[in-house]
Amino acid sequence: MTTLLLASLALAACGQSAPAGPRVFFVQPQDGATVKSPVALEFGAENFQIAAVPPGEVKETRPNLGHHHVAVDADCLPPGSTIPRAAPWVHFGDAKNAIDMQLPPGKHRLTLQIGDDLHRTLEGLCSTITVDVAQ
Ligand SMILES: [Cu+2]
Repeated sequence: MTTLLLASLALAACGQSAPAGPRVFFVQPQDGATVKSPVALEFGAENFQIAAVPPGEVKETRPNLGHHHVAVDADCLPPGSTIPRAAPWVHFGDAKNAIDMQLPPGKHRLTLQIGDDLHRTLEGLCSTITVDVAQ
C-alpha cells in the first residue's frame, strides 16, 4: 500500500515540468578532448539570455541576462565576484559566443563563466572543462 502510494507520488512529481535552471556550457571543445591550437571555443547557454553590455557607463545590471567570459587555467569565481578585466579573463561584452584561442601544448583548464552587465558572476553559471593541446 505504502509503496504504491509513494510510486504514484514520484510519478506525479516527474510529470510536473519543473522550470529548468539556467546553465552555461562549452559547445566545443568537449571535456577531455585532445585539440590543436588555435582551439575553436564555442559557448552555449540555456534558460539564460546572452546580451551585449549596453554602450556608455553602465550603473545598473539587467536581470537574467549577461555575457560570456572565458579564462585559461583558472577556476570559477564565486557568485557575486567582479570578473577582472585582466588576464586570464576574456570578456565577450559584445555577446559573441565563439573565439579561436592560441594555447600552448599540454593540459589546460578552460573556465566559462557568465557575468552580468556589471561583469559580476551569478550563482551556478560557470563551467570548467579540461583539454589536452597537442604539440
Ligand atoms: Cu564582462
